[in-house]
Amino acid sequence: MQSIRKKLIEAFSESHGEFLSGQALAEIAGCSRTAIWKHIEELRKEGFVLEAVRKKGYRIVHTPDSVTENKIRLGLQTSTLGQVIHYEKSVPSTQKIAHDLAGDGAAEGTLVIADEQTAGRGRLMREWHSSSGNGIWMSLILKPNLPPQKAPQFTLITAVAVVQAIEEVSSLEPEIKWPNDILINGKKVTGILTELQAESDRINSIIIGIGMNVNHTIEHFPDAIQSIATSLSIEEGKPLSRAVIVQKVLERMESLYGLYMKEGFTPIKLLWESYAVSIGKRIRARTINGTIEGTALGITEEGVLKIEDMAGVVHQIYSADIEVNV
Ligand code: BT5
Repeated sequence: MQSIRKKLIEAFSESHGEFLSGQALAEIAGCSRTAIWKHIEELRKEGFVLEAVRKKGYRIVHTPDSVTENKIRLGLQTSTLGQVIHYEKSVPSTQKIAHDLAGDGAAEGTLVIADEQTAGRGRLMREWHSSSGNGIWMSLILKPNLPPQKAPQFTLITAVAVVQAIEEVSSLEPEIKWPNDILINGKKVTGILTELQAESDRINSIIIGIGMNVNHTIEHFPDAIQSIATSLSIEEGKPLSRAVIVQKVLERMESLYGLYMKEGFTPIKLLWESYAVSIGKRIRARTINGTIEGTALGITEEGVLKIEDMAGVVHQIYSADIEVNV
Protein backbone atom coordinates (compact mmCIF):
# COMPACT_ATOMS: atom_id res chain seq x y z
CA MET A 1 0.00 0.00 0.00
CA GLN A 2 2.57 2.49 1.19
CA SER A 3 4.84 1.89 -1.80
CA ILE A 4 2.00 2.66 -4.24
CA ARG A 5 1.31 5.89 -2.38
CA LYS A 6 5.00 6.73 -2.48
CA LYS A 7 5.12 6.24 -6.25
CA LEU A 8 1.99 8.36 -6.72
CA ILE A 9 3.38 11.22 -4.67
CA GLU A 10 6.67 11.06 -6.53
CA ALA A 11 4.79 11.17 -9.86
CA PHE A 12 2.82 14.22 -8.73
CA SER A 13 6.05 15.84 -7.50
CA GLU A 14 7.59 15.46 -10.92
CA SER A 15 4.49 16.61 -12.81
CA HIS A 16 4.71 20.09 -11.21
CA GLY A 17 0.97 20.69 -11.23
CA GLU A 18 0.28 19.17 -14.68
CA PHE A 19 -2.46 16.57 -15.10
CA LEU A 20 -1.55 12.90 -14.87
CA SER A 21 -3.98 10.41 -16.39
CA GLY A 22 -5.39 7.55 -14.35
CA GLN A 23 -3.78 5.18 -16.83
CA ALA A 24 -0.35 6.82 -16.49
CA LEU A 25 -0.61 6.73 -12.70
CA ALA A 26 -1.64 3.07 -12.76
CA GLU A 27 1.40 2.24 -14.90
CA ILE A 28 3.80 4.23 -12.72
CA ALA A 29 2.46 2.67 -9.52
CA GLY A 30 2.04 -0.80 -11.02
CA CYS A 31 -1.58 -1.22 -9.93
CA SER A 32 -5.13 -0.97 -11.30
CA ARG A 33 -6.95 2.30 -11.98
CA THR A 34 -9.42 1.37 -9.25
CA ALA A 35 -6.55 1.13 -6.78
CA ILE A 36 -5.33 4.55 -7.92
CA TRP A 37 -8.77 5.99 -7.30
CA LYS A 38 -8.75 4.60 -3.77
CA HIS A 39 -5.38 6.18 -3.05
CA ILE A 40 -6.59 9.51 -4.43
CA GLU A 41 -9.52 9.33 -2.01
CA GLU A 42 -7.09 8.68 0.87
CA LEU A 43 -5.07 11.74 -0.11
CA ARG A 44 -8.28 13.80 -0.14
CA LYS A 45 -9.12 12.62 3.35
CA GLU A 46 -5.69 13.86 4.41
CA GLY A 47 -6.53 17.36 3.16
CA PHE A 48 -5.01 17.28 -0.34
CA VAL A 49 -7.29 18.89 -2.94
CA LEU A 50 -7.10 16.97 -6.21
CA GLU A 51 -8.77 18.14 -9.35
CA ALA A 52 -10.10 15.35 -11.58
CA VAL A 53 -10.90 16.16 -15.20
CA ARG A 54 -12.24 13.67 -17.73
CA LYS A 55 -9.70 12.62 -20.36
CA LYS A 56 -6.96 14.57 -18.58
CA GLY A 57 -6.67 12.86 -15.22
CA TYR A 58 -5.66 14.24 -11.86
CA ARG A 59 -3.60 17.06 -10.50
CA ILE A 60 -2.95 18.42 -7.04
CA VAL A 61 -4.23 21.98 -6.61
CA HIS A 62 -3.85 22.43 -2.87
CA THR A 63 -1.96 20.67 -0.10
CA PRO A 64 -2.73 20.80 3.63
CA ASP A 65 -0.43 22.47 6.18
CA SER A 66 0.66 19.18 7.65
CA VAL A 67 3.85 17.21 8.12
CA THR A 68 2.45 13.85 7.05
CA GLU A 69 4.55 11.43 5.05
CA ASN A 70 2.74 12.35 1.81
CA LYS A 71 3.09 16.07 2.38
CA ILE A 72 6.81 15.89 3.06
CA ARG A 73 7.45 13.58 0.14
CA LEU A 74 5.66 15.86 -2.34
CA GLY A 75 8.52 17.89 -3.82
CA LEU A 76 11.29 16.48 -1.62
CA GLN A 77 14.61 16.58 -3.47
CA THR A 78 16.88 14.18 -1.64
CA SER A 79 18.20 10.77 -2.51
CA THR A 80 18.67 9.35 1.01
CA LEU A 81 17.48 11.61 3.80
CA GLY A 82 13.75 11.37 4.38
CA GLN A 83 13.27 8.56 1.86
CA VAL A 84 11.70 6.57 4.70
CA ILE A 85 9.28 8.63 6.80
CA HIS A 86 7.41 7.64 9.95
CA TYR A 87 4.74 10.20 10.71
CA GLU A 88 2.64 10.15 13.87
CA LYS A 89 0.02 12.61 15.03
CA SER A 90 1.07 12.54 18.68
CA VAL A 91 3.93 10.70 20.38
CA PRO A 92 5.79 11.03 23.67
CA SER A 93 9.08 11.74 21.81
CA THR A 94 10.20 11.17 18.21
CA GLN A 95 13.65 10.55 19.65
CA LYS A 96 12.50 7.41 21.44
CA ILE A 97 10.84 6.02 18.29
CA ALA A 98 13.93 6.75 16.22
CA HIS A 99 16.10 4.95 18.78
CA ASP A 100 13.88 1.88 18.55
CA LEU A 101 13.87 1.97 14.74
CA ALA A 102 17.65 2.41 14.62
CA GLY A 103 18.04 -0.56 16.96
CA ASP A 104 15.89 -2.59 14.55
CA GLY A 105 18.16 -1.72 11.63
CA ALA A 106 16.36 1.28 10.12
CA ALA A 107 17.84 2.60 6.86
CA GLU A 108 20.11 5.62 6.85
CA GLY A 109 18.07 8.79 6.42
CA THR A 110 14.96 7.43 8.12
CA LEU A 111 12.89 10.31 9.47
CA VAL A 112 10.48 10.22 12.40
CA ILE A 113 8.18 13.23 12.64
CA ALA A 114 5.14 14.09 14.73
CA ASP A 115 2.58 16.87 14.98
CA GLU A 116 2.84 16.85 18.74
CA GLN A 117 5.15 15.48 21.44
CA THR A 118 3.79 14.91 24.91
CA ALA A 119 7.20 14.22 26.46
CA GLY A 120 9.64 16.04 24.15
CA ARG A 121 13.06 16.36 25.71
CA GLY A 122 16.19 18.43 25.46
CA ARG A 123 19.68 17.68 26.71
CA LEU A 124 20.10 16.25 30.22
CA MET A 125 16.44 15.17 30.11
CA ARG A 126 15.21 18.76 30.16
CA GLU A 127 11.72 19.36 28.88
CA TRP A 128 11.18 20.40 25.27
CA HIS A 129 7.86 22.10 24.72
CA SER A 130 6.27 20.60 21.58
CA SER A 131 2.70 21.79 21.14
CA SER A 132 0.36 20.34 18.54
CA GLY A 133 0.29 21.47 14.92
CA ASN A 134 2.65 24.43 14.93
CA GLY A 135 6.18 23.10 15.19
CA ILE A 136 8.56 20.65 13.60
CA TRP A 137 9.39 17.83 15.97
CA MET A 138 11.56 15.33 14.18
CA SER A 139 14.39 12.81 14.55
CA LEU A 140 16.71 11.78 11.75
CA ILE A 141 18.74 8.58 11.70
CA LEU A 142 22.22 8.66 10.14
CA LYS A 143 24.70 5.83 9.95
CA PRO A 144 28.12 7.30 9.22
CA ASN A 145 31.05 4.94 9.27
CA LEU A 146 32.97 6.94 11.89
CA PRO A 147 34.27 6.63 15.45
CA PRO A 148 31.91 7.85 18.23
CA GLN A 149 34.13 10.86 19.08
CA LYS A 150 32.94 12.49 15.85
CA ALA A 151 29.30 12.55 16.94
CA PRO A 152 29.29 16.09 18.42
CA GLN A 153 30.22 17.44 15.00
CA PHE A 154 26.79 16.34 13.79
CA THR A 155 25.13 18.89 16.06
CA LEU A 156 27.14 21.57 14.28
CA ILE A 157 26.43 20.18 10.79
CA THR A 158 22.72 20.12 11.66
CA ALA A 159 22.83 23.68 13.00
CA VAL A 160 24.25 24.91 9.70
CA ALA A 161 21.60 22.97 7.75
CA VAL A 162 18.81 24.47 9.86
CA VAL A 163 20.14 28.02 9.51
CA GLN A 164 20.47 27.64 5.74
CA ALA A 165 16.94 26.21 5.51
CA ILE A 166 15.51 29.13 7.51
CA GLU A 167 17.35 31.58 5.27
CA GLU A 168 15.94 29.87 2.20
CA VAL A 169 12.30 30.15 3.27
CA SER A 170 12.32 33.54 5.03
CA SER A 171 14.03 36.91 5.25
CA LEU A 172 15.34 36.07 8.73
CA GLU A 173 18.96 36.00 9.87
CA PRO A 174 19.32 33.14 12.33
CA GLU A 175 22.43 32.69 14.44
CA ILE A 176 23.96 29.64 16.08
CA LYS A 177 24.77 29.54 19.77
CA TRP A 178 27.21 26.72 20.49
CA PRO A 179 26.51 23.92 20.58
CA ASN A 180 22.86 23.32 19.79
CA ASP A 181 20.71 26.45 19.77
CA ILE A 182 19.48 28.45 16.82
CA LEU A 183 18.52 31.98 17.81
CA ILE A 184 16.64 34.75 16.06
CA ASN A 185 16.97 38.20 17.63
CA GLY A 186 18.51 36.53 20.65
CA LYS A 187 15.65 34.07 21.24
CA LYS A 188 15.65 30.33 20.74
CA VAL A 189 13.79 29.10 17.68
CA THR A 190 15.38 25.65 17.35
CA GLY A 191 17.10 23.13 19.59
CA ILE A 192 19.12 20.14 18.44
CA LEU A 193 19.71 16.93 20.36
CA THR A 194 22.32 14.51 19.02
CA GLU A 195 22.30 11.02 20.47
CA LEU A 196 24.25 7.92 19.67
CA GLN A 197 24.05 4.18 19.37
CA ALA A 198 27.65 3.07 19.19
CA GLU A 199 30.26 0.49 19.99
CA SER A 200 33.60 1.57 21.48
CA ASP A 201 35.19 2.21 18.09
CA ARG A 202 32.34 2.86 15.70
CA ILE A 203 28.98 4.54 15.40
CA ASN A 204 25.99 2.35 14.63
CA SER A 205 23.48 5.18 14.39
CA ILE A 206 23.32 8.86 15.16
CA ILE A 207 19.86 10.09 16.09
CA ILE A 208 19.51 13.80 15.48
CA GLY A 209 16.50 15.39 17.14
CA ILE A 210 15.41 18.76 15.79
CA GLY A 211 12.75 20.87 17.47
CA MET A 212 11.71 24.00 15.55
CA ASN A 213 9.09 26.53 16.57
CA VAL A 214 7.40 27.50 13.32
CA ASN A 215 3.85 28.86 13.54
CA HIS A 216 3.61 29.58 17.25
CA THR A 217 2.28 32.81 18.67
CA ILE A 218 3.87 33.82 21.96
CA GLU A 219 0.84 32.47 23.89
CA HIS A 220 1.60 28.98 22.62
CA PHE A 221 4.69 28.89 24.84
CA PRO A 222 4.43 28.18 28.56
CA ASP A 223 5.15 31.21 30.80
CA ALA A 224 8.51 29.82 31.82
CA ILE A 225 9.97 30.12 28.30
CA GLN A 226 8.02 33.06 26.84
CA SER A 227 10.96 35.42 27.36
CA ILE A 228 13.56 33.09 25.81
CA ALA A 229 11.65 31.35 22.99
CA THR A 230 10.41 32.56 19.63
CA SER A 231 8.99 31.10 16.43
CA LEU A 232 9.67 31.71 12.76
CA SER A 233 6.19 33.19 12.27
CA ILE A 234 6.58 35.59 15.21
CA GLU A 235 9.83 36.84 13.70
CA GLU A 236 8.76 36.79 10.04
CA GLY A 237 5.28 38.16 10.68
CA LYS A 238 3.51 35.44 8.69
CA PRO A 239 2.96 31.69 8.86
CA LEU A 240 5.33 29.38 7.02
CA SER A 241 4.88 25.88 5.60
CA ARG A 242 6.29 23.34 8.04
CA ALA A 243 6.61 20.66 5.36
CA VAL A 244 8.62 22.94 3.07
CA ILE A 245 10.99 23.72 5.95
CA VAL A 246 11.41 20.00 6.67
CA GLN A 247 12.24 19.43 3.01
CA LYS A 248 14.80 22.25 3.01
CA VAL A 249 16.42 20.98 6.22
CA LEU A 250 16.71 17.47 4.73
CA GLU A 251 18.09 18.80 1.44
CA ARG A 252 20.66 21.04 3.14
CA MET A 253 21.57 18.30 5.57
CA GLU A 254 22.10 15.79 2.78
CA SER A 255 24.44 18.12 0.98
CA LEU A 256 26.41 19.14 4.11
CA TYR A 257 26.62 15.53 5.30
CA GLY A 258 27.97 14.54 1.87
CA LEU A 259 30.51 17.36 2.01
CA TYR A 260 31.57 16.33 5.51
CA MET A 261 32.03 12.66 4.61
CA LYS A 262 34.10 13.66 1.57
CA GLU A 263 36.19 16.55 2.87
CA GLY A 264 35.97 16.33 6.64
CA PHE A 265 34.93 18.96 9.15
CA THR A 266 36.98 21.93 7.85
CA PRO A 267 34.45 23.27 5.28
CA ILE A 268 31.62 22.81 7.79
CA LYS A 269 33.62 24.64 10.47
CA LEU A 270 34.01 27.66 8.18
CA LEU A 271 30.28 27.76 7.47
CA TRP A 272 29.44 27.22 11.13
CA GLU A 273 31.72 30.07 12.24
CA SER A 274 30.06 32.45 9.79
CA TYR A 275 26.76 31.94 11.66
CA ALA A 276 28.08 31.69 15.22
CA VAL A 277 27.04 34.40 17.67
CA SER A 278 29.44 33.70 20.51
CA ILE A 279 32.83 33.82 18.81
CA GLY A 280 35.00 36.70 20.06
CA LYS A 281 32.51 37.55 22.81
CA ARG A 282 32.67 37.22 26.58
CA ILE A 283 30.75 34.15 27.55
CA ARG A 284 29.93 32.02 30.56
CA ALA A 285 29.90 28.25 30.05
CA ARG A 286 28.15 26.09 32.63
CA THR A 287 29.46 22.55 32.41
CA ILE A 288 28.76 19.60 34.66
CA ASN A 289 32.19 20.19 36.20
CA GLY A 290 31.68 23.87 36.94
CA THR A 291 31.45 27.30 35.32
CA ILE A 292 34.08 28.93 33.13
CA GLU A 293 34.04 32.58 32.07
CA GLY A 294 36.13 34.09 29.36
CA THR A 295 36.36 34.93 25.68
CA ALA A 296 35.07 32.43 23.14
CA LEU A 297 37.96 31.90 20.74
CA GLY A 298 36.20 29.57 18.31
CA ILE A 299 35.86 25.85 17.77
CA THR A 300 38.52 23.25 17.16
CA GLU A 301 38.72 20.94 14.17
CA GLU A 302 36.68 18.52 16.27
CA GLY A 303 33.89 21.04 16.99
CA VAL A 304 34.98 21.60 20.59
CA LEU A 305 34.55 25.15 21.98
CA LYS A 306 37.68 27.04 23.09
CA ILE A 307 37.43 29.64 25.86
CA GLU A 308 40.27 31.78 27.12
CA ASP A 309 39.77 32.75 30.76
CA MET A 310 41.02 35.90 32.55
CA ALA A 311 44.31 34.22 33.39
CA GLY A 312 44.92 33.46 29.71
CA VAL A 313 44.30 29.74 30.08
CA VAL A 314 42.50 28.16 27.13
CA HIS A 315 39.82 25.63 28.06
CA GLN A 316 38.26 23.09 25.73
CA ILE A 317 34.54 22.69 26.34
CA TYR A 318 32.83 19.54 25.15
CA SER A 319 29.36 20.20 26.48
CA ALA A 320 27.83 23.19 28.27
CA ASP A 321 25.11 25.81 28.40
CA ILE A 322 26.39 29.15 27.20
CA GLU A 323 25.48 32.70 28.15
CA VAL A 324 26.79 35.34 25.78
CA ASN A 325 27.90 38.91 26.66
CA VAL A 326 28.24 38.40 30.40
C1 BT5 B 1 17.60 21.30 23.19
O1 BT5 B 1 17.93 20.97 24.48
O2 BT5 B 1 17.56 22.43 22.76
C2 BT5 B 1 17.27 20.12 22.30
C3 BT5 B 1 15.82 20.09 21.87
C4 BT5 B 1 15.53 18.93 20.95
C5 BT5 B 1 14.07 18.76 20.71
C6 BT5 B 1 13.81 17.72 19.66
S1 BT5 B 1 12.16 17.74 19.12
C7 BT5 B 1 12.35 16.26 18.28
C8 BT5 B 1 13.21 15.38 19.17
N1 BT5 B 1 12.40 14.64 20.12
C9 BT5 B 1 12.66 15.00 21.39
O3 BT5 B 1 12.08 14.54 22.39
N2 BT5 B 1 13.62 15.95 21.39
C10 BT5 B 1 14.08 16.26 20.06
P1 BT5 B 1 18.53 21.98 25.55
O4 BT5 B 1 19.70 22.71 24.99
O5 BT5 B 1 18.73 21.14 26.75
O6 BT5 B 1 17.39 23.04 25.79
C11 BT5 B 1 16.26 22.77 26.58
C12 BT5 B 1 15.75 24.09 27.12
O7 BT5 B 1 15.18 24.88 26.06
C13 BT5 B 1 14.63 23.93 28.14
O8 BT5 B 1 15.15 23.75 29.42
C14 BT5 B 1 13.86 25.25 28.00
O9 BT5 B 1 14.51 26.29 28.72
C15 BT5 B 1 14.03 25.59 26.53
N3 BT5 B 1 12.87 25.17 25.71
C16 BT5 B 1 12.02 24.14 25.90
N4 BT5 B 1 11.13 24.05 24.90
C17 BT5 B 1 11.41 25.06 24.05
C18 BT5 B 1 10.85 25.51 22.82
N5 BT5 B 1 9.84 24.89 22.23
N6 BT5 B 1 11.43 26.58 22.24
C19 BT5 B 1 12.47 27.23 22.78
N7 BT5 B 1 13.05 26.85 23.94
C20 BT5 B 1 12.53 25.78 24.55
